[in-house]
Amino acid sequence: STLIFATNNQHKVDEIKTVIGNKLHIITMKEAGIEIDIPEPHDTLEANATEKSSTIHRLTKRNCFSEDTGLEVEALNGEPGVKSARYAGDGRNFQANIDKLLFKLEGKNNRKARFRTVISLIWNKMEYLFEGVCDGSIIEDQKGNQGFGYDPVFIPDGAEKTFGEMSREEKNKYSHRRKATDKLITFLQNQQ
Ligand code: ITT
Ligand code: NA
Repeated sequence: STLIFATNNQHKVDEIKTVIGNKLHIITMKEAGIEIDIPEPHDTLEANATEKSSTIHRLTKRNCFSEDTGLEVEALNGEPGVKSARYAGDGRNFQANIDKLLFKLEGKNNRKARFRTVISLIWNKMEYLFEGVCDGSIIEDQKGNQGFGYDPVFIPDGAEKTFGEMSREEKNKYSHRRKATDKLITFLQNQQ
């Protein structure tokens, strides 16, 4: 059956659709006729993902899922983490966020970081969480303009270029979001 993807971020939709292919049928909030800015007021990815999916479930009574993602930088004690979207302010400006991150990491030797995605699925009124993690590091000068957010400064372990220099398919080989989505797909395939 159809699942609503509760997000306002088109990049997430594009990436997840590439992973899902025709394995599941998902529609966007726009396609479901919903136009709201979903709240994410909590201090964990899990709680925000739950907030987003349950908000859309309350409105539609339909099966749906959301995801919340954060970049967790070791030398910054896990920041920006749950604040990744608004790190440099409410403008949600990708470039300003990157600039702030690189400034905070100036002179630091430890560049280790990870992306973490938490998917919250509401399926037949029950909630299920799926996590995906991608370990990597933050480079000193940004490279590439593909993807979104912090992609131009993040090199996943095992790769030689940033997510910003990768096609969607290439990013999906490594990405947090692809790993969490794989778990969602496996779960739903076992429900039919
Ligand atoms: P929602 O409507 O789904 O909430 P959002 O853009 O607000 O969309 P988040 O709250 O999960 O998403 O914010 C995460 C931020 O982290 C996002 O705005 C990007 O700046 C960054 N981010 C998330 N996934 C990323 C990825 O795969 N690569 C680079 N940056 C990413
Ligand atoms: Na958000």
